[in-house]
Amino acid sequence: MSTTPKSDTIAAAEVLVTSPGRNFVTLKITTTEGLVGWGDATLNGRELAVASYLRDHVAPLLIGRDPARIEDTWQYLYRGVYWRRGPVTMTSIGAVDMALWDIKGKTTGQPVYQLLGGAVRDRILTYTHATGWDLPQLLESVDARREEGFRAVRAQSGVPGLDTVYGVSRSGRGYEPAGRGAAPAEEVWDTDAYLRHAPKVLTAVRDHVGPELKLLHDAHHRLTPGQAARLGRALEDVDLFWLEDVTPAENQQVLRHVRQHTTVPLAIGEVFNTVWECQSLITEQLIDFVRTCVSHAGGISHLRRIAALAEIWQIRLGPHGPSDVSPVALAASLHVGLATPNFAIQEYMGYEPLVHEVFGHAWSYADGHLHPGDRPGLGVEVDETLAARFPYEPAYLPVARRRDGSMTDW
Ligand code: KDG
Ligand code: MG
Repeated sequence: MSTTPKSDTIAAAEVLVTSPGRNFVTLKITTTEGLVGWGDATLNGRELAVASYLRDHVAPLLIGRDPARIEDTWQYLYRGVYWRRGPVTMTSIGAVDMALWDIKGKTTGQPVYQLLGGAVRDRILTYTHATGWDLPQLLESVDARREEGFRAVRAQSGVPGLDTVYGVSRSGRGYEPAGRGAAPAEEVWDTDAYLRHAPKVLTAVRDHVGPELKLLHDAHHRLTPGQAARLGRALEDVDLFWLEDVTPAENQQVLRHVRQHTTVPLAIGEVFNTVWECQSLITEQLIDFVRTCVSHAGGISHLRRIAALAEIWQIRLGPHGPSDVSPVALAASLHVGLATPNFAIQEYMGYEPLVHEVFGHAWSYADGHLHPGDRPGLGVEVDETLAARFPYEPAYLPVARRRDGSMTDW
């Protein structure tokens, strides 16, 4: 039975593209009763493709539909479309799904986590990023994160002999994953140099912080299975919370080899878009944490499905949360996190102050943890007037080439 009055239907679905320091795509769904739901549709470096998918192919289909029928709308946009799956499609469906959950929360006067069964925990453990070009700078960055209260920190460092490393600024300051400009910056990457260096740096970080701080590290998909197995073994004494994205996303069976050689906990999935891409990694227990993001993997409804499959296999969720996942999606992820038993940790890279102004939110950070807040719906309201002052600017993640000029994997 519908929770909204029969007369309430979707009256408008608009796409906002704004760039308050970086690009965000946001879906706004308005009902005939005047309720507004927000969804994040940001796909880093491919923002306008999702904006067009939503504007040109999804918004017209939403008009007149019952906003309460979230699952039916998900099925309609997924099963009803011949060209299913893929990041553009799934990010678009995710935005619609989030916006409809937001509306259902506002209709019922409940925060979304209550509609998902209520809280199973009081707050959500979060990890943030520490970066340093060299070891002293990295330790300083880790200490600064600890002073902010974080109990889990992802540590990334420079590599001797390379001029740039993705995600690590030479100044020691934070980074923005996408650089502005008409084309991606090009970096030179050397996996052998990285493999010689990373275990030494991470061991030194563990020695510095002691046993309790949870340490994480991201290999950004750049290793072969053999290299991944060697790195995992070399890091076993560091006692990582997880080692992330060791090998490229497509060839999942290679993780069997990695698993046979190391017990280092593996986290994968930030570039996956459906439960089907997670299926063998989960059912063969080839990973410990699934990283699918609420915005890129079909929204709240689909992330819950991934969580349900993972729960059976004792695999936990640690969703993606860099600065290119907007505060709307972060809110959605936190509502899922509060209500989902096998949700382990939420990545929280943080945002520039202007982003917090454009996306006013009920979620809050304190003492190494996040909470979605108790406002009805997702608890995020977008300042459209402020957003309109920052039009889209082309921006891309960098690409990396090996020393011989050939492309590496992302
Ligand atoms: O758009 C993806 C990037 O933000 C990427 O750097 C994120 O690897 C990432 C992470 O773990 O946050
Ligand atoms: Mg990552």
